[in-house]
Amino acid sequence: MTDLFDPTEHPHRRRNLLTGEWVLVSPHRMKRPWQGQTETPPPQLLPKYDPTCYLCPGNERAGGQVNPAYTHTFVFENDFAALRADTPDGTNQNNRFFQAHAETGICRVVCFSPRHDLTLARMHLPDIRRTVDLWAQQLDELSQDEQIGYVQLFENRGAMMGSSNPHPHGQIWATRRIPTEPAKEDREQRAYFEEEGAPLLVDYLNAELAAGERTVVENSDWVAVVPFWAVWPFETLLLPRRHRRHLAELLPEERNSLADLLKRLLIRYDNLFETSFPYSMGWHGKPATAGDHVHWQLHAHFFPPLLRSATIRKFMVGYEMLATPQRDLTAEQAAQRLRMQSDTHYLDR
Ligand code: H2U
Ligand code: ZN
Repeated sequence: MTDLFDPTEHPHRRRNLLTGEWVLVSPHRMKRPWQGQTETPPPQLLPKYDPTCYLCPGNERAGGQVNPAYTHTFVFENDFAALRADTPDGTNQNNRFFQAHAETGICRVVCFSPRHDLTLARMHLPDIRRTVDLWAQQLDELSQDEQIGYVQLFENRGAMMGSSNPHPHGQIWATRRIPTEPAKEDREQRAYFEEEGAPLLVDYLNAELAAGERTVVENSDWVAVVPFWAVWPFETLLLPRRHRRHLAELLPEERNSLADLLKRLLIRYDNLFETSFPYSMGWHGKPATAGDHVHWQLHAHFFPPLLRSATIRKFMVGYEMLATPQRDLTAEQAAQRLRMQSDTHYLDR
């Protein structure tokens, strides 16, 4: 061992530019080339239509409502919404020990496709584009509500991430206040903009493109990287090349190229362990509160739990819960493994 710090060899901490938090990286534990066996469960064969699915067209949901015979996308108010628009205002925030205040909001479920057996990775580009348009339209609509300060679009994919149903769907939770994670990102992006006069993630992407070693997949408008500060083994950050504060600002051609990039990224994920890759993903963009929020740059996070195979996941326990997140596989190694994957889905070979 030399005395000079070598980040490919020595344990170190990396700073998350978006949250100001730190991750511990222990590359010496993963130095050996990849040899681990990957266990591949047989592909789950789902029907195109499942009469017991509460998201399939024409079926009844828990609340007794019947889904229309939708042919592309479909949105409905969550029958078990975590937030309500009519919650009365109130607070005991003045209490030193028991601080609380009422929160209002709207929760919706979005179906990406009428096909029960598909995922975004296997949908056709025009149908992924429809999902992009739906996200943008919902964001726009909910942002215009004076009661809404932030619109969180997200998808839980796979039972491992708590998804209740394989039918391709996501959720929208729109709240009056800006939630914890976007609030951290707002603070860090604002501080950078005040110092540098440019959006943090626009400059960060240029630095990533110059470095090259964490890029996973790119096209004319979009780039996916394993961020320098990734916590989850195969975490990625999807960024537009140009400054776009939120989804509703995307041009038509940027929506098409987003569909292309999403598909290519998600195919790589599925191919990595030849499984329908579980993840939680979501969009972060400018809040719906007053102001131009010029420091904001739109982006999507993908947080997949898998580490070594279709069945072996990373646990965020012990040290992560009590001290700081830690990883062995470096962001650079993870990016290389994803980059190497084919553009053809393993089920379509
Ligand atoms: P998840 O798969 O990410 O849990 O999302 C499914 C959502 O669908 C969940 O929030 C809602 C649940 O409340 N849901 C309905 O609105 N109606 C139903 O009939 C069942 C599930
Ligand atoms: Zn279904």
